[in-house]
Amino acid sequence: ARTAPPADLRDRIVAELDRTRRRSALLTEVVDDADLMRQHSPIMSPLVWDLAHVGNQEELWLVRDVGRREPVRRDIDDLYDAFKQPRRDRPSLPLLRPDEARAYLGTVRTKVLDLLDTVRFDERRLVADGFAFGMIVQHEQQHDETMLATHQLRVGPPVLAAPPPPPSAGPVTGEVLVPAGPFTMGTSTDPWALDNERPAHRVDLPAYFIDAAPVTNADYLAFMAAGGYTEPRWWSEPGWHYRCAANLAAPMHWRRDGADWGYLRFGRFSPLVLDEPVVHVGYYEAEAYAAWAGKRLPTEAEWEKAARWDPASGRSRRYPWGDEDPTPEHANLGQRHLAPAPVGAYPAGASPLGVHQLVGDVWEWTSTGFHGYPGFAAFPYREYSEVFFGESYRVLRGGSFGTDRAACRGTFRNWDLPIRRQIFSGFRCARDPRPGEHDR
Ligand code: AVJ
Ligand code: FE
Repeated sequence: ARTAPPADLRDRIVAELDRTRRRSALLTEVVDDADLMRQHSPIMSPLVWDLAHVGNQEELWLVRDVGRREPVRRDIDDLYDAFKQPRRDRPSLPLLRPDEARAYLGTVRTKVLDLLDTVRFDERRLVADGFAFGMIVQHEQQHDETMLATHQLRVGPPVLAAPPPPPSAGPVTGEVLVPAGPFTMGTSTDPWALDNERPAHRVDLPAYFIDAAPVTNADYLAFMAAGGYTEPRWWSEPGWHYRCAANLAAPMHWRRDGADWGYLRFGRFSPLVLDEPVVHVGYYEAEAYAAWAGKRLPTEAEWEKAARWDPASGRSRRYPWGDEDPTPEHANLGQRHLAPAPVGAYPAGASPLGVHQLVGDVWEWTSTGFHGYPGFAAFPYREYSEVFFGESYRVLRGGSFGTDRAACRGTFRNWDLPIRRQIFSGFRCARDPRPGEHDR
């Protein structure tokens, strides 16, 4: 006999699916059909591909697998398989047109809402605690952030608007000493945590310093003014090679404004806000800045200990501020603003040791390659994480202003190639204590 799911879990799933779909709708209704079908950059998909792809994943996982229903459109599976279709080929595929894609998403969603009333949340691991639904919510939110990055690459008059982020409540400078000792990294209990965040395991770290705030535009300008982009000694060998091949001289989307710099942001030009975290830098640039500053990037474990370890209890928490879900007071998430907030804008989101803005604003590059934790098991499919494991990718942590709270927590892991700059990526620095310094 089938039992209805617990009402509160069902309601939360419906609310999250609905909230997420409204974001996808917003991102795809502010431009016309021709714009949706166009490829705005060879490294991005046409927006209409992302849209139908999230519907296709929802069909594959929720309608067919969880619901064991008949396929809606088996004929389009290959078109929307990211592994079968390289990005540069996507605009020339016989894609669903925008109205067809919207109708397809609607049909799939109707079936999902229908099966939600009969699914047994205790029957299979895939559906325990609503995991499959949470995975699909996070998948769509991740594509929404990708679509936001496509909007940032799009040339033309602005179509997105949002209020500016809150001002700084006071300067945040310097470094924080994280004492030596073990902490719990990853999670075995967070119900919607993805496979690469699991399992929880102990990691023992020596003492280290980590910046209290992300590197700002002012900081980054100082690196540029000191010849950062022209001095190979600050760069790794592959980094310098890429810097030269791509002729890098500033973060992506920066534009000269007379003697100064500004940036082009979602179709609007503005002067740099100096105390905002720098965004649209690749790993190699972050690494070069850190070397110039006499520091290094944090490892992934150092980032997570700074974000989760509570010195009072010794426990790892979900977020720097505790276990409560993010509110607008804690962090700049969810595309509420179309920019990172200045350093000091979220004092309520700081960690107990005083590290600010770990969550939200900009994804932060770490020096760690993307690997499975000890005891990793691919779930529910190898193509989410496992096929990317290796040193080719670097892990990014913390989420950006374009990351939804459903796809962001102290354990959440993002990854990308070191050359990538179209994502909302920035960084902070870390360093080892100098002899005697950690005894202060
Ligand atoms: C985790 C952001 C690297 O966008 O490539 C989307 C997420 N996986 N569809 C990506 C993802 C499958 C992934 N990142
Ligand atoms: Fe995807």
